[in-house]
Amino acid sequence: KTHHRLLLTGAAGGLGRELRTRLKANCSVLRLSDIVALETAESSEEITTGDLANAAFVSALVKDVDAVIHLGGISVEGSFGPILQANILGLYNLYEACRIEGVKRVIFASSNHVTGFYKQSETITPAHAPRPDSLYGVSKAFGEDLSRFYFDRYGIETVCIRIGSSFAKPKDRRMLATWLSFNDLHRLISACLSAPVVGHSIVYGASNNSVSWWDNSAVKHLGFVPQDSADVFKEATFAETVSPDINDPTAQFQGGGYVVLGPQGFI
Ligand code: NAI
Ligand code: 15L
Repeated sequence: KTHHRLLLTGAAGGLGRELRTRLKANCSVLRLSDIVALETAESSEEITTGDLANAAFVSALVKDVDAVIHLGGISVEGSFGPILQANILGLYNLYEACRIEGVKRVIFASSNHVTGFYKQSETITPAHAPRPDSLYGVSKAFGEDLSRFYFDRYGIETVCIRIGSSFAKPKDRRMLATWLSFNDLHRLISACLSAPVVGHSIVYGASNNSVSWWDNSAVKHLGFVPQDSADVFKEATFAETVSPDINDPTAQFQGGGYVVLGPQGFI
């Protein structure tokens, strides 16, 4: 175990539920939180319920934790109000609380939608300029910048993981390139927690997929080596889905459907 107490936000969500069991290997005490109620705490767990937009709640949340795995927030495109509260104000509250309480490392669940307007025919690195494909993607870009400021100004280290598509298996042809298995997500978080120095780093979160648009070679200091691959799902995914129209933007851009969603569809 590399840490005494870890905080996992967004613990009731899809990825939070997967990580709740896996992260027990990384720490003695796992503090779990979400805006929705979680199942009863097991031994070595602490549970707190509240809104990331509430500064007092977040301040108490990070007390005595050694590192934060921040998954909490709006995880898809939608109207701006909730994104503003959870992903922008929530992130500010988190970093202010970490500064005041002396928390030195954060793993931030960013998203591939920070760079969703690059083409699927381009290979990009974390050094490419952000090209968010949605208000959701813009909010994640804000989180990446805010965390860089807190590193440059206050020395709080952050790894921003631009997660691709982390689900039990790829749901469409695009996800054959973007898929991140739950075990590889846990491997990546473990690497981010145990690397001696991370500074402020941005890494794409994808498994070892043959088709890839992302080059992580500049972040070898994290020590992440994916073990799974979407390739094993290729045949089944092709059989279950139709060949995309080449003129369809969702088949051209890395962000897939997000590039055409638009917040207006959600109001
Ligand atoms: P999810 O939507 O299932 O989980 C997010 C959790 O955050 C939910 O349980 C929700 O109740 C909580 N939450 C929302 N607003 C909150 C607030 N104001 N205060 C406190 N908690 C709040 O999403 P999922 O798939 O588990 O993703 C986790 C994180 O990873 C998210 O930040 C998402 O943006 C990011 N991510 C996930 C990807 C994936 O493929 N699953 C891809 C890229 C990024
Ligand atoms: C994300 O950022 C979302 O949280 C997730 O639900 C998927 O849409 C994923 O990106 C993706 O790009 O497949």
